[in-house]
Amino acid sequence: MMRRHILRLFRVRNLIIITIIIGTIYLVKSFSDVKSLEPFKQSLLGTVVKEYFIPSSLRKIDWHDYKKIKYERKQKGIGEQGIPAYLSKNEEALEKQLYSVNGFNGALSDKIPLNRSLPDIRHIKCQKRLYIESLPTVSVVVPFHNEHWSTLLRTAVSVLNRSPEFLIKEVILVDDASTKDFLKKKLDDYLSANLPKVRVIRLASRSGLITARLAGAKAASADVLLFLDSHTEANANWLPPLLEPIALDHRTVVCPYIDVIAYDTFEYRAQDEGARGAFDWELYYKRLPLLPKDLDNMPEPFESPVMAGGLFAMSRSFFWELGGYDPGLDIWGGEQYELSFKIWQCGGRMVDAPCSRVGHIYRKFAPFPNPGHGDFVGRNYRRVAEVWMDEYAQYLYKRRPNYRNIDTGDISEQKALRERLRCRSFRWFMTQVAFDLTVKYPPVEPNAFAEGRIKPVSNPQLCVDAHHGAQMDKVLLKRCTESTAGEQKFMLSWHKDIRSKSRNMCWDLPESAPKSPILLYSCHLGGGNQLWRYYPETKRLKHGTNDNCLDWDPNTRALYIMPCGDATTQQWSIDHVDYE
Ligand code: UD2
Ligand code: MN
Repeated sequence: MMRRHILRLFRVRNLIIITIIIGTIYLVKSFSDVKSLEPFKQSLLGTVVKEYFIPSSLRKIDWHDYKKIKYERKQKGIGEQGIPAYLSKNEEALEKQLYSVNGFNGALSDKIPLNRSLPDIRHIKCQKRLYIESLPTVSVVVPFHNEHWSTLLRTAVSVLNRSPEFLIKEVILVDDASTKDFLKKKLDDYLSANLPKVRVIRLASRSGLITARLAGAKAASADVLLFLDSHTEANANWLPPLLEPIALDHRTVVCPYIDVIAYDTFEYRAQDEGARGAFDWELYYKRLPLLPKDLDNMPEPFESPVMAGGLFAMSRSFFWELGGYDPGLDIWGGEQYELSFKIWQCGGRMVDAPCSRVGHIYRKFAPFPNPGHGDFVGRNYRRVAEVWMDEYAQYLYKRRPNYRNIDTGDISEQKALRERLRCRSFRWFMTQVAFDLTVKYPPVEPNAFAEGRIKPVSNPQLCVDAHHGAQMDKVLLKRCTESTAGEQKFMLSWHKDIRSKSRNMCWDLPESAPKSPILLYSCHLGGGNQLWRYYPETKRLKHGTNDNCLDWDPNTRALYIMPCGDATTQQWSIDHVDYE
């Protein structure tokens, strides 16, 4: 009787204890997650709760360096605060010369301080965000080939200035056999005198950015590898948002928002409000809209199918678990797809962190001399397609038939790695991760609405002609001929743009005023100023969403838009029309 009593008590007590334990775990967890508790957490009682109940690895703190931020706000001068800057007239010669070797305004960069201030253009909620206290250490790896002096150094200086010192273990600049004298001779001395955490390792011969990043990753010793291009600038509190997701799961790879540093004025501005990375079937990098849930959760990190390539943080151990990059990728291009596919297909995930922002100079043109390795981009793409894209590779080859003949070299190790890691299929990637990619970029393009020559009904001797024109050249009306037939053949594609049949050039209208000419511009698939519609009943070609139609002047033969009306000059015939 007595024993039974004690047993029961024991059971009740057990139950109470278990309830208390579970309750405490639950409370601690919600305490560390719930944002509305922030004021309480900052209070004295909150601090006590935090100190004793939340495991230190999950405790969140404010990582901003307010002293530096305040100092930075006061910086004044050329290029400061990311405001557009200009050189004076007498510096034109130098400006031209440094433009041609860099593809950006190197002379202007030299006038802007290495530690220039940047505008804080983060999402407003980023300023208040806390990140866990125990973040991993970082090796920053920056490949460069003939980078300009001040842009290379500004990359390193911005990293050191805007990061908590103890998190940056080292900055490794990997010189891909630069030929500029100052990079060969002056750089090491400058670094050891001024930036001791930064060192250079050098490749014996020009090998490209993939080999350079691999060399940097091999030399690195911190927990996290953080890759940057050699003409970037890290912005306020950029590091904690990149590191926290990795600290919580070492298979998560994190990309910052990439801002634009204008190649001519060095103005610092946002590229857009954020997007998910993707590609089209020629493997051009493209961007997909954020999902409604991404917008609702802003500025939480959101999943992105493909990285832009140059700027990302990744656990060093996960990088090597995936075998690093395919070392057979040469010089430039395709490595962003290889690593992204590999991350997703082999058990990882990738996110963009809106609160981490890094500026990048998108050059006006690539100034690198061709290393004489043939079509290395095509070869890289084919390697990636053969190893990772399964049956989807055919969509690339359909658009680039010559890729079928490119020799990929030995890819057996890459294939063996995929087997060994039991990576998922590309179909899985396309349906689970990049599930909306094919809506915008269908692997098999629907037929064009109309195609062939476009002629004024009142003068069918004339044809609209793209005359091998370059970007921003006017589209002309010329006598129809067989010899230039390629340039006189257009299609009203299913994207609802009018494009040259032989190349990726579209009819574009920067202006919508009457008599604005039609210009040639790379097709952007975004509708807007490249949106056209043909009405077979009235034979009018209507532009955009305004009520403007293609028109011409029979005297000068100029082509332009005018408000739609009954004029015969607004009637056009197209060889083959397929509107139902
Ligand atoms: C983008 C990526 C870039 C890379 C590339 C595709 C961003 C912002 N940039 O082009 O990182 O993924 O797509 O491969 O996402 N470099 C060398 N050796 C070479 C050529 C380049 O070391 O032979 C360096 C170069 O100095 C730079 C980096 O590699 O630091 C990327 O080259 P880029 O800036 O010309 O590439 P980008 O930004 O046009
Ligand atoms: Mn770059």
